[in-house]
Amino acid sequence: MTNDSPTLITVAPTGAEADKTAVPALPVTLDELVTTAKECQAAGAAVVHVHIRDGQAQPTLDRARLADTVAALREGTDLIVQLSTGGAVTDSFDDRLAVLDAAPDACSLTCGTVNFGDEVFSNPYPFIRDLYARTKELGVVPEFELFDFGHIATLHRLLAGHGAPHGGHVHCDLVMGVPGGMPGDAATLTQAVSALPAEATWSATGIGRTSVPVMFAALSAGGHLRVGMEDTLSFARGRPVTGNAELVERAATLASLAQRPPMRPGQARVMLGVRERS
Ligand code: KMH
Ligand code: ZN
Repeated sequence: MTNDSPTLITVAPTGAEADKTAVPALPVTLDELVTTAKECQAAGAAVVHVHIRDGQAQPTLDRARLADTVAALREGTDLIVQLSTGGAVTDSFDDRLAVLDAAPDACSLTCGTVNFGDEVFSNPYPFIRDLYARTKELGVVPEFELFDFGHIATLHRLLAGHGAPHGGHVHCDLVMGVPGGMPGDAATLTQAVSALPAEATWSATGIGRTSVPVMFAALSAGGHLRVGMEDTLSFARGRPVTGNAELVERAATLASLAQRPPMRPGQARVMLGVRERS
């Protein structure tokens, strides 16, 4: 990728970990999610990475709710709808595989197990392989989530053994700064990028206080950005995030300053190999 490519901005508005009672601005209902998604599109996002919550604001992979969510986001926005297949650390592999039945445009696909704070986010190779095969059967474009260097080795193994993804293009997200994964700093980002498949494009996500340094590093290295309340709940030291749109606005401002303004959803579809909606 050249360094003058427009910047793909993905917003991850909710996640599976934050608690609505502690973080009232977190979008957890379908209405809140669609409202946030519209605001984030206006601010420069092209992809929405989606985790959903149940009536008690707890993470769920309920199949009907997932399908309703995909429909509502398509109805209300032009964003590429990327469902999380990572879910919460407590979700079963079967439920995580069944996420794809909601027929999103795209999905996350994590390429290995990682310590996740005090928990374990489990992704054994047979599950990765089955999930990858299912993306191909159903025509869903995967984004390869890489929390550590071993995940990059597994991505190479997956592509060598099972070929290119649906859509033909490899796009990765370096998820940096998870306690248990690779650190979120410029030196680590540079090393990780150099280990990616040559043909891949990539985004980077810095968790918590690594959000801003990872954004600057990614922009200068020609990468794309993921931001959102799944990843960061503080806008600055001592100042909670008031909503996802301000995180997207900040990312869009930095991208524009870097002479790489935000990519529109149509441009992102072309880059990622996501088919236009009929
Ligand atoms: N919630 C984490 C355990 C993904 O969305 O694919 C996993 C996660 C990754 O968020
Ligand atoms: Zn996620």
